Amino acid sequence: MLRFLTAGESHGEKEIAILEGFPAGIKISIDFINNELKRRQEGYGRGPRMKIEKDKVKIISGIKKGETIGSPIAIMIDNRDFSIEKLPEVKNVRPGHADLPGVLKYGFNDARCVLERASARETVTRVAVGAICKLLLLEFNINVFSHTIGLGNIKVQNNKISIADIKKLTKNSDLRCIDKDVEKKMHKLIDKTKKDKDTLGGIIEVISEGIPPGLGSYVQYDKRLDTKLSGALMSIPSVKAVEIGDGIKNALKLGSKVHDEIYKGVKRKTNRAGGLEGGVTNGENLIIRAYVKPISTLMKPLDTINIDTGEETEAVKERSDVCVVPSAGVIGESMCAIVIAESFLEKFGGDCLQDIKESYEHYITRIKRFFN
Ligand code: EPS
Repeated sequence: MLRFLTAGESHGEKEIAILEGFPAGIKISIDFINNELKRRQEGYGRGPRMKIEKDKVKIISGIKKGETIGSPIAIMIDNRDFSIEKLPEVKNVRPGHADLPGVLKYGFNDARCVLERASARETVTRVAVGAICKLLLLEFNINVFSHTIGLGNIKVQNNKISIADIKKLTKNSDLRCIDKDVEKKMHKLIDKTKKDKDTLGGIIEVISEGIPPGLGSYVQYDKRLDTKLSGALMSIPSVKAVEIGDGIKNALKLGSKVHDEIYKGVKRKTNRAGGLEGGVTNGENLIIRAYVKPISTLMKPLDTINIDTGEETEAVKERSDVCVVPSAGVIGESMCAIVIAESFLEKFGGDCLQDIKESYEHYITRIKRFFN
């Protein structure tokens, strides 16, 4: 079973992860991982912290001569802003953040004990783990990429989107939006929102290409790939809703306008299901959208209480971002890559790449007759 755990506080010494169950024989490119970390840091609208951090991964176990050896892979990323002991206590808890529920849950009199771990800084390690999983998936020509389809009140028209254009975005665009005119409007909106001391959310879409049919399962609720993917995306801080394929639109349509008819050679003319039927991949691209709320640290603070006095006051103003939507796209790719890698290993098993390739090829040969 592939699994991982992370540790680290936002202004602690390091961010840590251990990835277990990863097979032997996969070449690990540190440059590839670092480039993924850079992509997560780059979006327009990020705050001053991103100018301080220069995220670079250090792998301290699980690899020999640049290849995985089947043992747990331990990774570390330094926090340049290692200041946890010096930072002020937080008494005026921010609505929308974990501050208040965390204080109540653990009995703290300082919400910093909560926010240091609740911070989205932790996602840096998920992107490193996701990059390692992407390297496994690339061995099977599975590509996971993403783009921004909405920001604030601005939406990208769906009919203008081509897979080839989205793939090019991995080479960068600071809002990860394929429509350059729309992206300009998004820039302006972020600038205005920053001036107004407010924050912005949006929608990202993650597309996974080259997925074989048969990943996931319909036999138990928790084995459905929909369950795993939506949970993985919902676990990203600020993500408040997840949609698979055209799930939201489909709910209000007739069945005859929703399902993707099947033609000879297992061809589909539509992919409204987003590549999943019955919790199992059907061979089409996996399409998943995540809806990101505007982040909860506002420079124009909202009403709250002081946790010492219980009196009404204004929430603390912490240094923060205006918009994290493009970063959420990269984190979304990572979470999808991790879930797909886990399901892939469940289906094709094996302790080393050679065994997995043999099992994969055997399966592809078995199902080939349907696909002519
Ligand atoms: C975050 C607040 C900001 C963000 C941080 C997430 O950090 P700081 O409080 O140090 O200014 O920059 O994101 C990251 C550090 C990161 O690497 O993404 C929060 O409260 O969640």
